[in-house]
Amino acid sequence: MDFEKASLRAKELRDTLNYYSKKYYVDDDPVVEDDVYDKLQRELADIENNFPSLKTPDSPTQRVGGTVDNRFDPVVHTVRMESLQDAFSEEELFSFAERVNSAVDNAEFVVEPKIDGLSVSLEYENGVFIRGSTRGDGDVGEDVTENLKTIRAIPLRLSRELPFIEVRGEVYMPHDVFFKLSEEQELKGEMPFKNPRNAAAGSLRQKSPAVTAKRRLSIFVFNIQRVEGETLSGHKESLDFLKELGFKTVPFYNKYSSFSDAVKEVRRIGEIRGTLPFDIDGAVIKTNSFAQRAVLGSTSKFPKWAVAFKYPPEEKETKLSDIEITVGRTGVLTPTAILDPVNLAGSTVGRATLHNQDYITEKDIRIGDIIKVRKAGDIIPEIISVVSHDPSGTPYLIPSVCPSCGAAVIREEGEAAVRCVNPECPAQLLRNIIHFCSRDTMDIEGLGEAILKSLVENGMINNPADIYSLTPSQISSLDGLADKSAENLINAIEGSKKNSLSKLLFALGIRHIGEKAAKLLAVRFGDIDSIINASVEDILSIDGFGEVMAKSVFDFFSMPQTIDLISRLKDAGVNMKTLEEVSDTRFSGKVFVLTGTLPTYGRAEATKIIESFGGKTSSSVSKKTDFVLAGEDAGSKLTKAQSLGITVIDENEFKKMCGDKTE
Ligand code: 0OX
Repeated sequence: MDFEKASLRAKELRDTLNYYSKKYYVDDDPVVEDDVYDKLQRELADIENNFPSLKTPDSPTQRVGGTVDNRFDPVVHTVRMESLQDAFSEEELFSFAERVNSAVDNAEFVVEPKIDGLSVSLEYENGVFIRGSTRGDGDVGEDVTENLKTIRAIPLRLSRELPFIEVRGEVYMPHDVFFKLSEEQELKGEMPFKNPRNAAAGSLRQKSPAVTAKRRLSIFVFNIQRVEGETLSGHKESLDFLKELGFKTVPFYNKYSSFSDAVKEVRRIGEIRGTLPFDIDGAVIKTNSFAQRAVLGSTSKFPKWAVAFKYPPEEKETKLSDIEITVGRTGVLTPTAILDPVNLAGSTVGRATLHNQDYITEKDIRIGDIIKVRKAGDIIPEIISVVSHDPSGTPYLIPSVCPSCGAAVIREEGEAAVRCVNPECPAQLLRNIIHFCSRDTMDIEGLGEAILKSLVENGMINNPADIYSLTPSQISSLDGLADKSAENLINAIEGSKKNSLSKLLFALGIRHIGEKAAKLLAVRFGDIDSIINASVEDILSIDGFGEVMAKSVFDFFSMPQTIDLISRLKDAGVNMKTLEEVSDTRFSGKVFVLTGTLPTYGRAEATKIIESFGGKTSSSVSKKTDFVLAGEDAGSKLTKAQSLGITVIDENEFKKMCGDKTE
């Protein structure tokens, strides 16, 4: 390649890599697989090595990783959080060993899995957790102390009162938690996270610790960054010490005096990686002795005493025997590939999502094809490409009629999905009823998917209101349900009548209306009749509501079926008012004074939120005031509050106090 061509290609690679990097680290929304990124980065590094004058200070090859945005306070890492040099072949591992062995004698190595999560630093003073931060770019990260405190695996107090210790670990989301979260997100009409790593990153960088707490993250600790009050001479010893202090250390680590034994362990980890209940993206080989590490030193980016082996994404060929179409709650037809089962990275894969028609067409996926499937860093299998078509196969088209009800499907402009819009479609009906009864909505314990399916199939329920006319004998007639469970179910159904209006609104499954929007609707209108009578403009005046949401609510409550459903629920005694929402009284007895301009909520909205939590507002500041909620340009009320020593909060703090209730 000549200089001119190399220069153009280097610029192109820099721009592409910077874009991918921003999507990955800042937006938590990766657009390519890691191996694609790694390949491009290597290509750029090669060009820069051949033409050193093309190396720019802002080149992605010069970055340790990550970028920092301004949502959290910055934390300067006194000990740099270095990243690891990658190796993609055993040959590269052996050249690492040669470099180590040419600098030090009789090196011993520790091998541990490389957890695919988010690197954090945890600091303890006199044995007490005082601060936690993300890695950021290695030198400056973000203060996420409050969010980290919600992770149960992080000890808030150590077993020993060391004057100071800073440790490093990887926050991750276990697979079972990730699957559950994805299900819940789908149910709420939210876009699920692409993989557990993004879910962990997104959950840790929440402004509200209450949201992080719900995400059930965990951590593996793998390094001591700095310690006072203890002298350690090697890595294995320091991991044992971390365990003793109460940390959850990397799940397995072993010391080897022979490098080829260390490589054998890397291979073994590769073989079992699919069976682990969390994602790993490689294995790390580290020189054990700290004295030898000091001799080996670091480059500007990596320690020279460690290397990360990246496993190639495992790919297998198999037959796509069928394409299954499921109809979701909102009528979207989702195609799933049914595969002849193959073992991939330790688990059996028999299904893979096909997303939508565009995806199928682009890859020209047909029933009967031999396809290549992969489970790379992601735990969700994906079809990479078609290897060969079945000679008798034809291009696949998602059915033009709904497989459940036979109604014609439509594809709205600008949408990739096709949708069945028949309001009486049985498949949608079942999904809607499942949503209506689930934990975040009407919370009817015992009315799970299986029972609801048989109730719908036996014609006992055709819409959510029918749930309230179920009799004990009807329920007991279902296969395998004991009398006691039937009685519990009737009690749970009865109990759900007292739910808040916001839960009911969320349960109704209005398109584009998730939990938060349902809460805002309930707070603004107070009762269901006011919502039914509201105009699009009335709904649009709610902060946080856009036109699509407002129109969706208006259209939903304009349908005769909705009015009929609401009237049947009302007759059954289901609560339809915000006033009866007494479940959360976090502000009970508290007096708030609002002053200045509140950028997000507006004062009317904030007042309603305070009242919905049992609090009161007053127009003047006195000794009886508990909180002054001060917006922009707050005037004399703020000064008076300060002189009386009353707690002044801004909108962000107010949001935190409301926790997930308004998120
Ligand atoms: C991991 C992991 C990450 C310590 C000094 C250089 C890199 N993701 O599991 N990093 C390291 O090592 C650091 N070890 C690990 N196990």
